[in-house]
Amino acid sequence: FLSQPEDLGVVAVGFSGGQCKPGVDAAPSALIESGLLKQLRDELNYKLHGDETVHAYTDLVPKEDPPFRNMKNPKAVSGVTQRLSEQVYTHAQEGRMVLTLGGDHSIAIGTIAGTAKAVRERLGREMAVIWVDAHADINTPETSDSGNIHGMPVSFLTGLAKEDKSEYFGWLKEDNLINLRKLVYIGLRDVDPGEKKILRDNGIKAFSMFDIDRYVSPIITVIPQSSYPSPVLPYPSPVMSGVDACIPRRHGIGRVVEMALAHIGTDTPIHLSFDVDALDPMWAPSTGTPVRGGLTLREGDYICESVHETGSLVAIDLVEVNPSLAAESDLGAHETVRAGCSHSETPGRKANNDDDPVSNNDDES
Ligand code: 4U7
Ligand code: MN
Ligand code: MN
Ligand code: MN
Repeated sequence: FLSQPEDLGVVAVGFSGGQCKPGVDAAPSALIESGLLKQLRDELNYKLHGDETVHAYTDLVPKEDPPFRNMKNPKAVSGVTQRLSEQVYTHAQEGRMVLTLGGDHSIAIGTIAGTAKAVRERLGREMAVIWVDAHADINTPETSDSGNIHGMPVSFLTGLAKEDKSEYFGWLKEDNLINLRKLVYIGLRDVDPGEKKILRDNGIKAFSMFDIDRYVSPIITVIPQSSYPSPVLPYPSPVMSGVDACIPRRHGIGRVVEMALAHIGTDTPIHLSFDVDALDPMWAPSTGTPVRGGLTLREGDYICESVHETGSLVAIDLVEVNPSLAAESDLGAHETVRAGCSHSETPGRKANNDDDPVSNNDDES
């Protein structure tokens, strides 16, 4: 993969069947109209492959699609993600980094199934996944209260949820799946009880917002400790060393990303799945399931930049932007789309504009 990092496969997925709110299907066009691809091409020197048409996959959405094992729109989501997995696989096999614009987060079933298989075939390696999200999206059909498949992709991708019938995700084979030990979460703050049990029982690595809270402290006693109770996760989170104080004193985003990458291991291909609701609603209000207390825009950018900087990034998903859910004013949608397009000078990538190597993070970006 690393031989041609300048080649980028783009897949635009106007699909919303993994949840119940219309509008998330309009995100790819909104992002593209806002200049996302133009920035990648003109400012960051990527060679884009794949057309800029947005796939709606209407031919794969059946008229009759009753719930199955509590899942809503199961045939549509299964059919669309299967097709998507083939598209993404083809790009990855060509040695391209793959950018998928969603769509709701159910589409990650397709994107990750595609890259996991390509990475196995091309590199003989198991791929890692960094899942940046307010939610864990690891409900099985049975633990899910909502029945919305955008809350289940990780359970299908790790084999925790299984189904034989091909029209209900039975098309997912062993080589499409990822290892639970190569999965890391960043940004969690709204995890269902059933999901907490799954995280705990499987020892899944997760950094909640609590872990990202910045080290604030100063004084004083030095008390070594190895763990700290987390209000979000069902088990203590790691603490590297302990300068103790009575105020929030966690790792900050820098250490969290460092620990996430250390967990994955160096030289491991990485698929980054970025749910825009990981960002605080202040920065990204227009999304189906916003949760307060999230990442700043800068922290979100930082995650993407540092993962890119490893040189191991094989694919990225940007999902759950819903331009029609504009909180408070129409500005909300605009802000959220802008957040999706956000970048500063990407480390390791040379911008076209040699006069200004430091920053191209202007108002339009
Ligand atoms: B998203 C939820 F119950 N856990 O399963 C569910 F809280 O892709 C939300 O992260 C899922 O936006 C959110 O429906 C899915 C709910
Ligand atoms: Mn999600
Ligand atoms: Mn989410
Ligand atoms: Mn959401």
